[in-house]
Amino acid sequence: TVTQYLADWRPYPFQIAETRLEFDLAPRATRVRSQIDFRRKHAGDLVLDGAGLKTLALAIDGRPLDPQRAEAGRLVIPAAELPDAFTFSAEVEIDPEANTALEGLYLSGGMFCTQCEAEGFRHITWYPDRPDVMAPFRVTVRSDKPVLLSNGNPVSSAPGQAVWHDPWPKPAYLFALVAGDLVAISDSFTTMAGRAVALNVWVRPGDQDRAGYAMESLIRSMKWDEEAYGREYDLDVFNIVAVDDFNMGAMENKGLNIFNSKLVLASAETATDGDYERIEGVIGHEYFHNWTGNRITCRDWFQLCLKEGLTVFRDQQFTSDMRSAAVKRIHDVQTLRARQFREDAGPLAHPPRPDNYQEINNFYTATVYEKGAEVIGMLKRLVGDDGYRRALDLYFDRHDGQACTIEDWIKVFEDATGRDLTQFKRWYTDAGTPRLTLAENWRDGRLTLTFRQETAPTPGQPEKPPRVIPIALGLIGPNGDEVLPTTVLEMTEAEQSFRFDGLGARPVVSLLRGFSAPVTVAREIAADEQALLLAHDTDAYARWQAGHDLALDGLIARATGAEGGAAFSRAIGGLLDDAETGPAFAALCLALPGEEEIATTIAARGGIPDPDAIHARREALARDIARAHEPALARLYEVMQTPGPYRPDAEGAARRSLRLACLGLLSRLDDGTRAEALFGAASNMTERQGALECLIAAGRDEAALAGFAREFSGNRLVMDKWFMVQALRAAPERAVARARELAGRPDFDWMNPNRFRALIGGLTANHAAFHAADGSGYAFTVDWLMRLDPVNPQTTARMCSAFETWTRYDAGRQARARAALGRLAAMKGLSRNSAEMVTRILA
Ligand code: DPP
Ligand code: ZN
Repeated sequence: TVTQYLADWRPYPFQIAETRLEFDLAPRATRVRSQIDFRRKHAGDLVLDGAGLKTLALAIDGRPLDPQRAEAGRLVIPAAELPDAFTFSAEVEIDPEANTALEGLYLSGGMFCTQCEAEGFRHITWYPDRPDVMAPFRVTVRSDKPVLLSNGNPVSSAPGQAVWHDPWPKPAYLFALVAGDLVAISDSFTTMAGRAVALNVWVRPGDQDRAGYAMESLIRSMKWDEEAYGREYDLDVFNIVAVDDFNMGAMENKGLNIFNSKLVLASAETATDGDYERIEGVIGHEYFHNWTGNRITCRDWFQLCLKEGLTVFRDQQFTSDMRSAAVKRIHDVQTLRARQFREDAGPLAHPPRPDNYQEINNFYTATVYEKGAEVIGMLKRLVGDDGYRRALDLYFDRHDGQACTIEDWIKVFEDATGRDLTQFKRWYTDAGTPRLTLAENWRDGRLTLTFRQETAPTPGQPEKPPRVIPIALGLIGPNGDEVLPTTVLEMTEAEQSFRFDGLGARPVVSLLRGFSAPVTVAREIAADEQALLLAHDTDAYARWQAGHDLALDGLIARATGAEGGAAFSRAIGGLLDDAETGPAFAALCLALPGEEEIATTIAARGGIPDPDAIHARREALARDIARAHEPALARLYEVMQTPGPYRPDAEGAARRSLRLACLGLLSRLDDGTRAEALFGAASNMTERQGALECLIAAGRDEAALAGFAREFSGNRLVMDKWFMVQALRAAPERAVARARELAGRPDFDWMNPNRFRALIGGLTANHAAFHAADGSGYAFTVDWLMRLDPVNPQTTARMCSAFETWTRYDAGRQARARAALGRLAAMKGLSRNSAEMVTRILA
């Protein structure tokens, strides 16, 4: 296994004037002919990447080379054999049907499609498969499929053949090709400069009526990027294609985005509010990549967060503008904590910009994506909205058409604002989540806040110098009035004090407003002070956080044997009284912290989490809350109905989320009676799935599951939900057996990544089931990872992260997890992807 290092990057010796490709598509034997016009820029040999290619012919300027010169993975032509400008040509044969890894050119349901990020293009032909080598592409596709697509603008199209030209230089990872029996829903967009762009969303015949929301989302994205960033689209057409077999969510190939069908297809009957929101967000994300990723790309894969962090940040802004900014922020914080903080606290911790890797596909992580976005949020807070806008304008001006680094990114902020960001850069280079401790001192109208920051060592990084932490805070007086509006403190030292004078009475600190930095907070705060913040804080995130902390403290008190949660339950009373004015917020507050989060918090406080006790006590608190507030919950459950036809907008989604939050609590009292009624009556998938989850948790699911499967057996995406909710929501003592039974069904099409993630991923997210004391959850998961690895290493490796928390549990569980991981590690022929993951997890 070879480790790649950031420090080893060298410029490529050549630039490419044009890349010409010709495809003769056939499932078992596709011919790819390539011609690449190289021009020398620096001294050095011509090095090309290739993987799994049957090389039939190679030539330089038409002079044949021996195809045997290609070794496994590399073709090197010494500088001495090359003029300063030359055309390299190759003819290779590849087998798309055998490509179950879904990297390169493959078949999905009879459709040819591609996935080239990060290093998939080398499975198509010989090429400098690195992001800093950019070229215009001319592509000819020959096939008997009716629809033939590639990047850029169409040049010509006739039955059996289409030619495409992409004038914008791009790296090979943005190449795409699709050939299939597809139909489009079409629309158009006129850019701010008045150019008309033809828009198509391509789906399988019969799916057109579920593609409309994707199209609307695309149009909103194009408009938003013009208004918010001044970025205009730059080709005559924009195509989106939905495919069923896809390792990721979606891919931003230039002018031809390829999407996992679950992020395109939606109707009221088949998709939830959450699905709609994700579709809008991911359509936006991939579209926004056109400028942040494609026009300006990454110099090397260590810089992945340059495009991903920024594009996530932009899609978060987009969703905030389309829906509710407060709700979006709370959702994003929840995701960050659940996925990124967890990663940062374990053996897989790495900085947003890592400096080494074995398999780049293992670094499409929450740290690169979500923390990468948080870091940009902090930058924006530090330089202000105007500074941010100037820096981004400079970034687009200075770097259009280039392959860039995090250093380039930081420099535009320094040049546009005059700030020195040397210390800030640590957020990119250092792993780990800083822990911020607050000590308060109150005396004679003066409040002194002393903060300490500390970051625990992470793999390969024992020392953690202090970082710049923007701490947004406000002060709330004892009567609930805000006595200090949001103020941003800039912490730069390991320990630092800030004073606030002239205060009449001791206020409560509303800390880390808007979640101004990705840190954990440790502070002494009384339950009644948290309740005061929950009732009166002006910052929605801080209000939610106060309630959430109250619940978490109560749950942890219970999980360690004490009574807890009474203060939270009392606070819920006030919240339910005005729930109607902010239903989405009320729903978020009603949701108890998840079992995984409780376990994380116990571990962070030095304890050993007991998954069974956590589950039991969380259930008990939910029952207590339901009992204490039954009339209010029952009333809201009725009031929050959404009459009329389903609309996937934020208002309707907010009402349904509160309704389902009430139902979840009430189901603990009525054994699922209301859920059964709702399941039978609901006309939208949001309420149907919500009701089904309650029925599964209540163990009253047989009829509902059978009816659901009958109704939706022909719809893969809906059946994925059916598999997922059973694994995820089944009571822990039943879940592993249930998952095993489901895995034996003929429709458990495990080679399909969505189906595999639905069932196996669903189980790993069922905390007490996955961490069952007898090790059955670990063993079941590893059995399936071992089965998938030879077929699809990328998806297998990503799912190994289910084990990243294994060392926080008791000795018995640790031994069972280690044994399961040991079996995987010892598997003959284990992929490089999974081998890297298991080695890091066991290190
Ligand atoms: N397709 C993935 C994304 O958009 C990787 N670029 O994030
Ligand atoms: Zn992306």
